[in-house]
Amino acid sequence: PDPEALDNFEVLVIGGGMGGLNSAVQLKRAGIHFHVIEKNPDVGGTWYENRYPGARVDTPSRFYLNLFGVDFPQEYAFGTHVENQKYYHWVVDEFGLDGDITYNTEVTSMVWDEADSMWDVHVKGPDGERVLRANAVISGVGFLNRPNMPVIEGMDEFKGPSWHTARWPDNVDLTGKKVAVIGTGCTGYQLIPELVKLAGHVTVFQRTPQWLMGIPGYLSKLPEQVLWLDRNLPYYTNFTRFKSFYGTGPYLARVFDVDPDFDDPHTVSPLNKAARERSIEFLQSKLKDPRLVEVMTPKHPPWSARPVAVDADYSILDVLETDDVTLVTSGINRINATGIEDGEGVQHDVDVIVYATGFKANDFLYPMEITGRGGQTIGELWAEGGPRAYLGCMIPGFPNLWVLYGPNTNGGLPVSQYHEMTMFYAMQCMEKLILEGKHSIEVTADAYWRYNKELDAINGTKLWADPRANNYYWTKHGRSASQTPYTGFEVRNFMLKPDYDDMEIR
Ligand code: NA7
Repeated sequence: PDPEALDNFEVLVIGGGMGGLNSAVQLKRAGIHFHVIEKNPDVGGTWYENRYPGARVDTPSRFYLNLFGVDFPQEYAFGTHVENQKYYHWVVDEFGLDGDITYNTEVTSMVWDEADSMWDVHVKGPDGERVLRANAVISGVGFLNRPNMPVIEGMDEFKGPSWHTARWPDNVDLTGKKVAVIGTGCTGYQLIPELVKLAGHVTVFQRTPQWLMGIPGYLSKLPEQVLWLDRNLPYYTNFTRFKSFYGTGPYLARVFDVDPDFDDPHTVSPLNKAARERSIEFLQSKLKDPRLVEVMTPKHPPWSARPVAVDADYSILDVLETDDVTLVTSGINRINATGIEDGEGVQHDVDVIVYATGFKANDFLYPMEITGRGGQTIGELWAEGGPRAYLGCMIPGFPNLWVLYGPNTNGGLPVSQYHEMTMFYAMQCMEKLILEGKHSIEVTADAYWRYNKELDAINGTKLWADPRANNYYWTKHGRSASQTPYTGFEVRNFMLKPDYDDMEIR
């Protein structure tokens, strides 16, 4: 390449979480100048923020960690938030990234400078606001990052402390305390059995039960033999990463499909029915009271919302029938000074309220304001139908911008691999600009709509379009903004090489 073209090319990466760090490693290896802007005082993103008791990944760490992470001495099959943070610190040290990251600084808005083909990136840090300039921007702000706080009558009247699970306070002592947990998605179910060990009593407010998958060894360390193989057998770690994905990949490719010829009141395919039966057997094996089994049995088909991975031997089901836990399923009338009044008017006095109420999953790139060509904002482009992107990463009118794990990427590939593929893709586009002396690359509106129309049509045939499901997989626009209808194999194929016929390069 023209050394000057390469030397003058600057990339700004938003976020030092798992996506942003992966980008940093790849850019560094390619010799492209970059800088990472991170809003927190540390790397890790979601794993810096989610440190509630019991927080850990719910896909196997083997394929959650990166391809370049094989030398990290991984201990758990499903990494705890502590182990995940250790991994991100290891990445920073291993690849010498510390000097490339500005902490405690948040990107508030971005404006495309038409004349210079540059992004003006407005940031807010300890020294106030300033504007950074970059030729290209990689957004690694994450998909489940901005906490969703519910609006419940009286919640401000509560006299005790309360917090969202992603804002768990340091050094909090819950000994003997009565704690309410509102929300029973992956987070709530993961938290409750650990919270029981710390608090005096836990009252769970469950609006919708979720399907539980009992995984043997979910909470355990990897066996010593596996750790030995990791250390001593070349390529073993990456082989198990490959094997675990290609083992589950074909199952996942089919489990989201609705079989139009299948007639069953609860499920959408034979595979789906088998998943339901397995989960009900798990409930029955754990709970003595058949009424409780009924209460814990979801009405929606399995996989039409995120199923919850739990340990086969110790989970919410092992504490639900103890005196330590009260399950409330009648809803919430209001919150008051001393606790929560349930849907039947019964008062539950508590010392602490924990909101396990999830994230603003469909507000992609929120709360940044991004203004592209001709002064159009992403909010305006997405006003109709909600967030969309081309291949989950490019948006027409927003040149030289790639979104990691953007709209319609959830479901097909493990998130780490999606990050790797998107970055691999984005770097080919950047390489083209640098080698050909061009300034901007963007997807055409035609290609964006062609891709999205096909995507919406296929998504409409998937399990998440099922009317019985009500969760972040489906939006008020009558489509999914988060889920990909494509399998991991398909995603890999169409992201291996950009199709420049779908792009406008200037
Ligand atoms: P989720 O899966 O979005 O779950 C949020 C939970 O909070 C869910 O049970 C909701 O009930 C409940 N919720 C939300 N608002 C309210 C109000 N107003 N009242 C009562 N209950 C409420 O978030 P998680 O953090 O558990 O999981 C996020 C991801 O982390 C997950 O997908 C995995 O990938 C890992 P609802 O179901 O809406 O009735």
